[in-house]
Amino acid sequence: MDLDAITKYSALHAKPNGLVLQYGTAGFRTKAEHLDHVMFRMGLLAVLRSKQTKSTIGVMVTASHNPEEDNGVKLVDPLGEMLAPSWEEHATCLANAEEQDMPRVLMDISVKAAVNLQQDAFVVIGRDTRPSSEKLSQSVIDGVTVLEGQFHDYGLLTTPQLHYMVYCRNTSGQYGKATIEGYCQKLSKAFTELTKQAFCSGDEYRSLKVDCANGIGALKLREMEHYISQELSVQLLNDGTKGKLNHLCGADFVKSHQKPPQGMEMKPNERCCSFDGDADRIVYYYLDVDGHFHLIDGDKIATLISSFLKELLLEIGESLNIGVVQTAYANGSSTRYLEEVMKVPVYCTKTGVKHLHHKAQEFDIGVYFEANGHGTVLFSKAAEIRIKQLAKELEDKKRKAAKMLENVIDLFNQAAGDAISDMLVIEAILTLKGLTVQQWDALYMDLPNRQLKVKVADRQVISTTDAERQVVTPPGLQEAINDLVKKYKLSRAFVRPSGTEDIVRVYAEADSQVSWDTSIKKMCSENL
Ligand code: 16G
Ligand code: ZN
Repeated sequence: MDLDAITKYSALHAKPNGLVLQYGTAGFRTKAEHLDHVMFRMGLLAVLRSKQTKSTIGVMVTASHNPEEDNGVKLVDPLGEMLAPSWEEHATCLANAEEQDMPRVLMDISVKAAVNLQQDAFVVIGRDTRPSSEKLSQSVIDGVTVLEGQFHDYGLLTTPQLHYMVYCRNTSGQYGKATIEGYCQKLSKAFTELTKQAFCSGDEYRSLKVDCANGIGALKLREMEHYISQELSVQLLNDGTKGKLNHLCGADFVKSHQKPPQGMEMKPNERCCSFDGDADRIVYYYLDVDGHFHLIDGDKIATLISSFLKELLLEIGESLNIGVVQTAYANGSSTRYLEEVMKVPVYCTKTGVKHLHHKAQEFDIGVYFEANGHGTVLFSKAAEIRIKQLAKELEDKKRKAAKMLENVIDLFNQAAGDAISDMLVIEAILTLKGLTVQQWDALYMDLPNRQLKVKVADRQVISTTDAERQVVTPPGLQEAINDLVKKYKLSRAFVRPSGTEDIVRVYAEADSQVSWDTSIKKMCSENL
C-alpha cells in the first residue's frame, strides 16, 4: 500500500470537519455535498473487500427515494448481497477517520480483516440519475485507482442491476451475462416463455402505466421495452424529462401518502405501478369506479407470488418448502391470509433488506417483501436443480408447471429486490391466472393503519427486540403500548428508531381508524 499516495489523494477528497456518518441499513446517505470524501474512501474499502474475498465487489452511488439533493453509497458483496456486518463497521470507521489518520485506519482494517494486499482487486460501479452522482462516482474511482484496483464503470444503472452484475461476475457467467444486454435478454426470455403459456390468446393486449419516479427506472425500462413489447406495452410516466427525482412521485411517495403520483392520469380500474428512485421497489394501484384509490403494496405482491408458486408446486406434486418473510410493517391481514388461508409459514425479521434476504435463504423457496415494495424470491441451489430436472422428466401438465417454475426462477433477480423484474413476474402471473387488478386486490382487505414520525432528542434511547415488535427501553413504553392495544380489535402497534433518518417511527393498525388515531397520538406525546 502506497501510504504517501493515499495521503496525497485523500487530501483532494478531504473530510469536512466534525462530520460523523454511519453505514446504516442503506449504506451512507446524506446531502450530496457532504459525500465526496465518503465516496473516495468507499473506493478504497471496496478494493480491500475485493482483495479479501478474491471476488468482484460492487459500489452503487444512489440515495434511492430520498430527495434529489441527497446522495448515498453502498457496497455490494460477492453474491450480490449487502455488505457483511463486520465490514459495515469498517466502512463507518473509515468514513469518519480524520485526514491524518486515514492511512493508519486503512492498515488497521487490512490487518483485522486479514486482507492479502498482494491480491488483485476488481470493483464495479453504478450510479443513479442524480445530478451529483456522476462526480461522486468519479471519486469512488479515484479511491479504487489509488489502491491500484481494477474497475469497470457501468455508469447509469438501477441498484438491482448492479447487484445482478456483481453476482454474474462472481459466478463465472452461470447466472447470466454481466451486461445490460445480458440482463434484458435473461429477463425477457423468461417473461416471454412464461406468458406464452397463458390460454387467453384472444385477450386484449396487456398494457401498464409505470411511474418511474423521474429516475433511473425510466431509462432502464426503456432499454427493456423493446425486448418485451410483443407481450406487454408499458407507458412510462415521470420519466425524468420534466419532473424532479422522487418529487411527488415514486413508490415511497405513493405508499406513504396512499395516493397517486403527480403526472399519473388514471382511468377507473386501470393497472398502474410506481418504482422508487433507484428502481428496487415497486407498488401497484388503481382507482375504482367511484374514484377511490386502492394501493397494492409489497404484502399483496408477496401473497400473489406465494399463491402462484404454491399452485405450481402442487401441480408438479413436489414438496419443496416455501417460507414468506415479512417485517413488523406487514399488514396483519396479509400475515393472517398467508398463514390461515394459504397455510404458508410466515417469519418476521427486522426492517432492512439484508435481514429479510438472509432469512429467505433458509428455504427451498424464500419469498420476501417489505410492505414498501422491496423484495424478491430466492430459490436454493438444490431446489433450482430439482426443478430443472423435473422440467425435463415430467410429462404433460406437470412438465408445463415445472417449466413455468424454471422460468420464474430466471425472471426473479436472485441478488436483490428489483422493480423491473418484480413487475414482469407480476404481469406474467396476472396474465397466466387471468386476474384483474381488482381481483388481486380482493384477496384480503388491509387493516386500516397509520405511520407517524416523531422527532426526539435522542432516538437511540429506544431499543427493541422480537424483530422490532417490542420495546425494551425506555421502561414503561411497551406497557403503555400494551394498554392501548388492548382496547381495540385486531390491533397492533410498535415503535422503533429509524435506521435512515433522525426520527422515531410509530406504526399502528386496528380494525377501525377513527378513535385509534387520537389515542396513538396521545400515547406518543406522553411517552416519547
Ligand atoms: C432502507 C432499506 C429498506 C427499509 C428502510 C427502512 C435497504 C436496501 N433499504 O431504505 O429496506 O425499509 O431503510 O427505513 O435495505 P427506516 O429504518 O428509516 O424505517
Ligand atoms: Zn430504492
